[in-house]
Amino acid sequence: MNAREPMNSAPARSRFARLREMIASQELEFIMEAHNGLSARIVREAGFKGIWASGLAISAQFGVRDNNEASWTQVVDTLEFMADASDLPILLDGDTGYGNFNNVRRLVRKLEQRGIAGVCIEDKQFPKTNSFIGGERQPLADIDEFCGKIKAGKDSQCEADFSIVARVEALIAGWGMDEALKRAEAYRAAGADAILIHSKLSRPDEILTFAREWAGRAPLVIVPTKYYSTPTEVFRKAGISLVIWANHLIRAAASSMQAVAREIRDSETLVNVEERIATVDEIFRLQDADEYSSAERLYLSSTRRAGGAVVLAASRGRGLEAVTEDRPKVMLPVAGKPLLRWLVDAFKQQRVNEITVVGGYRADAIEPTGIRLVVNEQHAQTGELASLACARDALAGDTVISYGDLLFRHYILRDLVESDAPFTVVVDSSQTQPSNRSVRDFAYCSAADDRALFGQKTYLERIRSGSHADAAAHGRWIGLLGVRGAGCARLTAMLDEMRLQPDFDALDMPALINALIDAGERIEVQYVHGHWCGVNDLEDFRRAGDFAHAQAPLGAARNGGANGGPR
Ligand code: SPV
Ligand code: MG
Repeated sequence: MNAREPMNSAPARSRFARLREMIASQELEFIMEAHNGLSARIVREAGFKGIWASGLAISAQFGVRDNNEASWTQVVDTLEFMADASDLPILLDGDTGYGNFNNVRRLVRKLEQRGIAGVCIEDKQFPKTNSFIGGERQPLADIDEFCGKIKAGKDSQCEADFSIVARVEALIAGWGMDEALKRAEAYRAAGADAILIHSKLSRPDEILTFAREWAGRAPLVIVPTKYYSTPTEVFRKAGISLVIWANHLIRAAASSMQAVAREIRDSETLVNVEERIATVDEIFRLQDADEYSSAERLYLSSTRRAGGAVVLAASRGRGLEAVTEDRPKVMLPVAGKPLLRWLVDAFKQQRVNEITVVGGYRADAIEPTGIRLVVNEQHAQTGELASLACARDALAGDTVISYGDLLFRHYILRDLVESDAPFTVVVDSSQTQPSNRSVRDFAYCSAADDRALFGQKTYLERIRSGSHADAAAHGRWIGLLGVRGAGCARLTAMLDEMRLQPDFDALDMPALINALIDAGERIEVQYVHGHWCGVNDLEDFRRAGDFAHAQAPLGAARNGGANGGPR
């Protein structure tokens, strides 16, 4: 999780300072229990200003008792996840300090190193038991010994604002108000930054009496778990500084896990719970999965030549009406699998795994395995750019934009994916004249495909989307456009600009490429000589079968004829 990110932009003063301010402020402040990274994040998103790392809740999520059964280093490791998941200040429920003064010194140093803003230690003996389990029978610490722990902790902190809260158990243990006040005063004098006065009565009476007698000598912290029905205004009027809502997330988690587990066990189906629990996407969001994806684009792109693909697959296919009544062109079977599957498999082979397919005509018939399907609902009235705009969110990193009706030899895509240019088009120099009227997209380049000059850069000057070409055409754009690095933002900016044009709905991919050229972009040409096949009519469809068979492993091939036919 990238939860060091604060929710609001200006990062704040240190967590140490923020906890100290909450404790010292004249306002009544609140902190909420969390017990792991996920709950810490949830506390932050709920808007709390701080977290109570509850000993009860942390031990419970480990499935052990609140008796120091989890080691203190296991607690500190848990705190590290919590601090990573939320930038809020965390006050640790440090029980008795896990030993004597020396353990407290080491604890304070380790907490500071992990950015934990403060610790609360209680005047009981190690190993402790939760105060609500026979609290009155629990022995209290010797006052002087406990004051020594407080002093040792304060002397060993490096952060000026690290806070030590001293928790007085005298009321719980039945030692009475005077003892509670005496201890609180001793702990204050020993250097405690605040006093936590604990009570297990269902009414706030002894807390309020304590607060009155204490008269503001140091900030007071309370845990109203048992006297929960007390209006919060009462605490405010009593001059309490900080309220700890101590265990409500672990209890909420337990009751919903119990209900869901029972329901699934009894009904032997997920159908009754699916809509009542967090979606898997919500869990991904809480884990900050999106941040990982963008970091991957930033840091992995140079070593992992991959990225995403957008496949334009909205059309039925003119000239193919006889075979596309119940499916779009891309779902036509070619040598045993749909055209689109050939394309998807080719992308996957080059580790281009995020494949967005823009469907339109009979999009319901598109097999969705391994792709993300988006639908251009206006496909009947719009063109390729309108379809591309439906996948705009997929144009965020290195992307190959492809027509959906293509078959090609693997090296063509491999070379395209490995191109470093912001924009690269694949042009077939073996086709400079239309062989029939469905052939289109003739390309005019800065140089012809001079194989002797192999490796020299050639740039695209124009694509004509119609089916006519003149003697100057250098080849045909096969329908593959590679966009890399900064090219992505420039392409989406151009697409956004073109969307404002009144004729946008009629525009095709060549219009976008030409607009980029007009705007001064250099579009590199990757020449090929055959080795691909597009499907624009029944004749192409037949040829595509031959082409695909020729790609099958030797021995499995049916026909020869690996050279591409016309689109
Ligand atoms: C905790 O949350 O672990 C506490 C508060 O210590 S209480 O359980 O109320 O003692
Ligand atoms: Mg506790």
